[in-house]
Amino acid sequence: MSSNPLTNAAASSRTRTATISRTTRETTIRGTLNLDGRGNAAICTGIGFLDHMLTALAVHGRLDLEVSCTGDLQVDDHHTAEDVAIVLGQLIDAALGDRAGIARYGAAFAPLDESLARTVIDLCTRPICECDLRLVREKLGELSCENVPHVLRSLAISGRFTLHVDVLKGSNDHHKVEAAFKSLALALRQAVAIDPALVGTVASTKGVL
Ligand SMILES: [Mn+2]
Repeated sequence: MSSNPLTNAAASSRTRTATISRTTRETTIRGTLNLDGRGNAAICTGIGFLDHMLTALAVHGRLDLEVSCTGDLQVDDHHTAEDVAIVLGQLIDAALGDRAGIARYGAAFAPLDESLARTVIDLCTRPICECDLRLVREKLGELSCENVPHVLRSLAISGRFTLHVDVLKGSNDHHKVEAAFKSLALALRQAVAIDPALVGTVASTKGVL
């Protein structure tokens, strides 16, 4: 667990961008996000496979995303993977602002060769993550496979949304995780999109998200 995080967030509801710096004794992270981007990614977490997945998320989600992290990788990959996910969730939450006008829901499948993944997302403010990734390897590069669901859970909690990610089939763990992040990208892109029918209001029977 991280201790004493110093977090500074700035967001504009008009531009749907956010910049966050977060420092703990375990990691120092800086991130910027534009929800209405073109898929430009500059990711350097120190964990190559995590960079690969966040780049896929940005490219296929049409997010402009910059993340740099200096973490205690001499311990292991846990703090870096967790804290990068926390910051990414905070960026999404900050960039969404009051969440007025967003489609809110997204659901998408993505294949990668033999693997097929599905993500269903609800950008309500209830942080819940259910995922079943069917991973069998111990690591993908320098990312422990046990940290992949942990990244998704940390992302959903700090981003304050409900996230279901399931790998439906596949035999290659690299493909399974990459399909999962691509389906997340496609679902997130749908959910954050501004729905013209909702401008000035929110997609909720409660009247608030
Ligand atoms: Mn790949």
